[in-house]
Amino acid sequence: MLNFEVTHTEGLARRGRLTLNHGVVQTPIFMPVGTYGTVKGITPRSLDEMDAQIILGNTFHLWMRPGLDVVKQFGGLHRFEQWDKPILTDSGGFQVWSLGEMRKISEEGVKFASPVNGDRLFLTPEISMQIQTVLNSDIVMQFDECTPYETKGHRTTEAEARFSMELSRRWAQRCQAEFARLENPNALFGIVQGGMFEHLREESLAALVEMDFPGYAVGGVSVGEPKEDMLRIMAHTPQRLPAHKPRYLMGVGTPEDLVAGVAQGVDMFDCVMPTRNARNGHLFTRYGDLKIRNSRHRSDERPLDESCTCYTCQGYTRAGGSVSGGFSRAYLHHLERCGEMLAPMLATIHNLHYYLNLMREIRQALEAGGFAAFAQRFRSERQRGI
Ligand code: PRF
Ligand code: ZN
Repeated sequence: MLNFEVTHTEGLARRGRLTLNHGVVQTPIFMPVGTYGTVKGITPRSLDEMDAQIILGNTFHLWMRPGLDVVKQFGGLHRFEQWDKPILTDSGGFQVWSLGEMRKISEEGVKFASPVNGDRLFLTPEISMQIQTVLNSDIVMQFDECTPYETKGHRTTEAEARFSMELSRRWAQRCQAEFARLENPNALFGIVQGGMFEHLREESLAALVEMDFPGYAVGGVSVGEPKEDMLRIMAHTPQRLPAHKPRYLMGVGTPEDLVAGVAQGVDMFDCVMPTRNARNGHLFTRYGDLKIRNSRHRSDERPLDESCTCYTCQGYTRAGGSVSGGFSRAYLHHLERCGEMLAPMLATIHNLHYYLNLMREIRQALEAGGFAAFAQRFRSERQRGI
């Protein structure tokens, strides 16, 4: 089941409400990435408290470990990972891209050696649908081939991008047929491919729209291409997707990319950036990014961002109302230097809060008809520096 309602628009940007089997998602939304059935470094309770509304999981990884028998025993991924709000799972199509030389693609599917134990594995559109049905994810992604921008220094040609896009299109059909056969009660999204070629993207999009998916993703961006190519595709494809269906830009991006994506009509985003960068001491703030390992933070008593309302920056409020105060940059710097587990935990809380709060502010701006002004203020504040 899936219901999507656009409640406000401003230019191409949209504010909407997406209803799925495990709950309602307010869009535009950022979806934290939980590849192995966990958003790294943070509990589901903390995610819930910071108002995460939907998280990702990954077909490929969960198939390897713990394996489908275990997830099946739990009746799906929700109970296994103790997250009862919506889950979107990626199909394995992107991991096929990530495996690079380790794989062999044919019409039927993708053969590869398991990165976990070397076992020979074969992933097909049908198997991806079967796995995602066991996971019981609210949004199932079609199995696709994410067209690379370049391979070993060779830029993907138009002919190669066409071949890849047409393969993904045929796989979309097989996914749709298998999803129906399995009587999966959730929603299957098609993925537009076509590399850096607008006309191929238009062909891909037209074929997928003909197939009438409940939602659409734009894949094959943020795969190593120059920023201007990414912005060109972002300005081309999302606005051509059906207006009454949700649009998901896969694997994007920086805070600036999210604001730019919303301006182009994107409703959903996911990216490892807030969580992965947190583990590398890279923190996002309203006034720009901050590298907590830098010695200039050694004795700085200020929180990461005075205006941030996350636990890391504010501490907690006790019953009765007194507050503990936030963690200082000096303390976070110290934890990082000692390799303490609390460093990535506090950084993850802050970065995810920053991303989720940015999306909340975007939604509020769209409701008030002030998104353009918001975007302008956002860019100038980010450039101010921290
Ligand atoms: N396809 C799939 N997952 C993805 C992508 C894609 O093209 C991308 C591209 N940035 C991220 N994740 N299935
Ligand atoms: Zn914070």
